[in-house]
Amino acid sequence: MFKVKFNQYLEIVNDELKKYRIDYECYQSKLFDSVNYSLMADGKRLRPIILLAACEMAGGNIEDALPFAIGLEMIHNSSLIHDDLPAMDDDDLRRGRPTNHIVYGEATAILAGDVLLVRPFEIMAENINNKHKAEALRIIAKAAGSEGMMGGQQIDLDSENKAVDKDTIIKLNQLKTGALFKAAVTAGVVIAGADDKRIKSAEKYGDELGLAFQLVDDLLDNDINADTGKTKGSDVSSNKSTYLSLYGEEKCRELVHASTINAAESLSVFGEEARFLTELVKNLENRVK
Ligand code: GRG
Repeated sequence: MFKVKFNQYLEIVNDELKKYRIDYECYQSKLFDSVNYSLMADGKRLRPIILLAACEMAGGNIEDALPFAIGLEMIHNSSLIHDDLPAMDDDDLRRGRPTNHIVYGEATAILAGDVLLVRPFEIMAENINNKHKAEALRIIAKAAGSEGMMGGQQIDLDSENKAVDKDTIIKLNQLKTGALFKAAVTAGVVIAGADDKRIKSAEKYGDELGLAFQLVDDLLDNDINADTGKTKGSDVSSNKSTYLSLYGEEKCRELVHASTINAAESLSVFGEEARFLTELVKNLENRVK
């Protein structure tokens, strides 16, 4: 049942993303190709799926949430392109394929990342017809910026090649990875017109899911058998401070489990309607990519 529902959401997201392909011939076609290359790649689409499911959980409908789900996935893709650049993590593999700058060159990859950061705001702005959607846009923008994902990336850059304390590692991950997950679930319920109590529950779910997700990410980066589509062991080779370096493998697994339970419990206010998101976080505990 969960898998069927997940695949329905996935299809909705991928079909909608295809509508945003731009590939007519023109002077700047190389930029369109570069954007399409990353956006159409085989991503898990978790953030848009969470946003859509959260909106439905809170009694809203998919049509209202879709432009925001697509916007969020584009912002995520933008961050992946920039994260892989030589000035950042300098990776040459993403989603099982050469990274954007390896294929299109560094300058075009920077522009493609920029396009995927501004296009979402055009799409979301075109679809604002009530105060809930305006608030969703604000939530997503804040989560992407210097008090969210970009801020987390700065802490990450500043933490390379040196010992950093536990609080720094936690803050880094809450912002770099957690912020967009939290925005996904929060924006979803906000679009549905949820009250403060339900918004707080959604935020808690986002925090706990973000933590569990990053813990598993660190474990997978270190697992030679995992098929992540990324270069293995890059955290260690770039001398990064991660949850794995902080806690070790066993403790990481315990924490993943605890956060998974906390995330699921935080949605109790939504009753049966929370079933999909509860199952989702449980499935992510054992993800292999
Ligand atoms: C230009 C928007 C923008 C940001 C600049 C580079 C940067 C600041 C931030 C990097 C943020 C980043 C890449 C965080 C890592 C988050 C993470 C765990 C990504 C992997 O997410 P998955 O596994 O990827 O959901 P797929 O490929 O499935 O979509």
